[in-house]
Amino acid sequence: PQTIYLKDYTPFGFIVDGVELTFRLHPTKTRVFSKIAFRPNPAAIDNRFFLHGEQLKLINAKIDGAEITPRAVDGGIEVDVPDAPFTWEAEVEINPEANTALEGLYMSNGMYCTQCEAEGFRKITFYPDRPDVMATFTVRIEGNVENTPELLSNGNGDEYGTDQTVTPNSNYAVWIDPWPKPAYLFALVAGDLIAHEDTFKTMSGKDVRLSIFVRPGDEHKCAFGMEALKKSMKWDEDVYGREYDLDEFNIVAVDDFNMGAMENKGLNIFNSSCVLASPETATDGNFERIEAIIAHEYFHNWTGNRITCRDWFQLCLKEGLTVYRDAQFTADMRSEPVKRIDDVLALRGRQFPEDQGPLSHPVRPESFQEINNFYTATVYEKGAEVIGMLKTLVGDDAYAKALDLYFDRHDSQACTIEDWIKVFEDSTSRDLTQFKLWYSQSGTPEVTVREEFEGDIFTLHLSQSSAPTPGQDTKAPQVIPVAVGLLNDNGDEVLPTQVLELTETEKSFTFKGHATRPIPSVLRGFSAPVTLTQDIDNARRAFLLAHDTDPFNRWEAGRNLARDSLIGAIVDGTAHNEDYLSGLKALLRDDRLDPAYRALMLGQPSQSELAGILHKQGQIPDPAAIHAATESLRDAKAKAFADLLPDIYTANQVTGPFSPDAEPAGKRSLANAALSLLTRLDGGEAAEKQYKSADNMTLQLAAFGALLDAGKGDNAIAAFYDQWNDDRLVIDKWFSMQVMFAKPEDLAATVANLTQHADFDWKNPNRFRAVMGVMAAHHAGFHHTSGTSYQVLADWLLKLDPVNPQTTARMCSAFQTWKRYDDDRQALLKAQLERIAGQNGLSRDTTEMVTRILE
Ligand code: BAL
Ligand code: ZN
Repeated sequence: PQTIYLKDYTPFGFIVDGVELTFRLHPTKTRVFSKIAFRPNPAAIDNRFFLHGEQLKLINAKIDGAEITPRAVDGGIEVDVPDAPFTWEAEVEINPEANTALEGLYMSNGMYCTQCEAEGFRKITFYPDRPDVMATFTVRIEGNVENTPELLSNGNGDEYGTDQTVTPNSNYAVWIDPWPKPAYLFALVAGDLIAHEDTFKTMSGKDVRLSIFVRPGDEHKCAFGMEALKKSMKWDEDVYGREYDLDEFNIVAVDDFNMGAMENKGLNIFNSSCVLASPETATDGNFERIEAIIAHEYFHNWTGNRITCRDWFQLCLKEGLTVYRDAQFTADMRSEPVKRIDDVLALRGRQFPEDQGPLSHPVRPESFQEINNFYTATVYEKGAEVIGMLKTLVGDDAYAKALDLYFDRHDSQACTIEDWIKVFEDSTSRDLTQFKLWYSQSGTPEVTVREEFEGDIFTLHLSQSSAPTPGQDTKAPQVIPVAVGLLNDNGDEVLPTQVLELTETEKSFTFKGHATRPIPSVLRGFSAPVTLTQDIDNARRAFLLAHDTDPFNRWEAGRNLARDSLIGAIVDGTAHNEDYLSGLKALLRDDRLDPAYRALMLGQPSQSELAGILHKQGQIPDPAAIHAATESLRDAKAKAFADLLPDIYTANQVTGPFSPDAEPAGKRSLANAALSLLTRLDGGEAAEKQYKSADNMTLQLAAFGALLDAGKGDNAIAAFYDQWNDDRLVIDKWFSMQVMFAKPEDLAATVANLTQHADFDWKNPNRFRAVMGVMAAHHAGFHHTSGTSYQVLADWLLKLDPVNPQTTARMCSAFQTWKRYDDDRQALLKAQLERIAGQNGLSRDTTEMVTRILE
């Protein structure tokens, strides 16, 4: 496959002045008519007229009304065109029903639907399918009143009617999108859908019609999503001054979807799992995630759509910023410290392993073969961390000013990271040359802290280093904002949070006037995406756990105690740290603390995180020993907190009608965390009771998990299926829970068994991920010495690849940590990777992933 490089960017030779599309829908023979006004681009370097096109049957093509025969070239067609404005027309035929890759126009449960980002539009018609070609679109859709009463596209609905001249029962709709956009934001949906409707009055007084379209039967799962949408619209006005710019905003829920959701202009398409929710079927975690994704897609209207990316290397320009914005929104709607901890857990869980392995790449990659493989935790989550650091460095007011300038200066443009940085430089007069390294250097920097106290001067000596990553053997020092506060022995803050700027390999910072030695709290709020090495003992960590005035670092102190206790147990069989258990117990008793925060405090590093930490320490992780230590720490907690757990459980029961708001959700999360430990003491009695009485999915699923964990889940497995077998999203949970709670030695057999189930619809990405994704995340079971799980996953990836390369390729990342393990496991993992790589006709997507992982 061909490698594409950032350095090779050139602009397209032509400007598009307008696009008119007509879709004559048919499940296997949809006709797409396009009429596009082009003119030569004065900024062009070459004027080759190349249009992307894949899997299209060309019926005819015309230039200025005269029929022509385009030359077929790799990935599209070429035509000789006049050196003056001209009109291109084409008629093509496509087959939505055969499109199982879910990219371009495809069908899901009889509904027509599209996914064009990143390069799916070229499967709809011939077009310069690149984000720097922006144009206004007018779209006419012709369907059938019975099968496709709803005909939707981007922009504002202009006309709807029935037109018997095409076929009996035919209907049509015309949509006009007045805002220039790249083809990746094009969308079309047609089907038998029900709309949940509302309106929003914008800051300038315009009424916007809002609809969430769903399949009949799902109407009762829309209300929460609609409220989330209205909150998002209001928040973007209040915080970023961004007003919505069309007369309507539509969301459609689709069952078969590769991603979570897609920000198409005015017509967001959502994986149904990311928008549909009712108290009976969705957990608190689902509700929070749905609120965040609705906000994310809505916020893209300005950061992504009105200002888009010049090329796909700039993906983080829209994704990093929009993830950052949705995190701010969630922090405002819910709890800021809880959101920060959740985000750091996600970063450590997904981005750190990526950055420490063969798939490590910069936030702005410099080359790719298949862009779909770069919708990664690095681009998204580390991309958002980079925005957060920029805001920390310039300050809140300067950030707000820079963003205003960004929207003013670049509206309706396709931009680069250079444009983004320049806006900050121009509005703050700060030189951000070194800061830009965050976009180009891959890897997780390690910051080391050394303390010194002499006279009344306290000094923090900070240093940074970065291990080599693929293609980057040496690294330059980066600008690392390190937020620090100082405490005295009583736990009072003697210096509130300050941001130290670590710009060199080593730098020292002094704090004068301290009669007694202060206790530093370093990297408050996780002010930079780095690992921190600090030579402090357990007593200091326990002190910070009890007293740190920064909620993130207070949690982090407990986390580090848990980590060290686990590592001790894994490596030398040391007993678990009593200071940790007693410190945690005191904190759990503290009713002044948010229950959601206390629930997070009860958590401990995941098994794969521990494997990563051991690997970084130069040890070979043993998955069975890690699993045993993890279990023993949970047993130790259950025992140490035995007198407290029933009280916590009872005190955090929520009465009255269900609300997914942060407060009751936090109480449920603490009660459920307590239940999970209680189950280790009472053999599942409380879980059984909760399972029977639960009137919402948060309680039901937690009880189900506790029973499965205790090996007492058989009745619940049957009952859960009987209760929910007509609800696709709940049955996804039914599959995942059985995989998640399988004993390590039973995992492969459990999965093999579940794949035989009549409901294992493996072509549906949600169902495939519910089983295979959860299996890959089951550390001890996936890495069981037998190697059977590796083989089961590889078998299924090979089966899915010809059907859906995108979902297959993403899941190959399950193998990215293979070099961490012992020789036997490495050999088993390598054999599976080579088996996948050697498959005839393997997709470009999967080929790129396995090749990079094997390198
Ligand atoms: N643009 C792809 C889906 C998302 O990040 O919103
Ligand atoms: Zn996004």
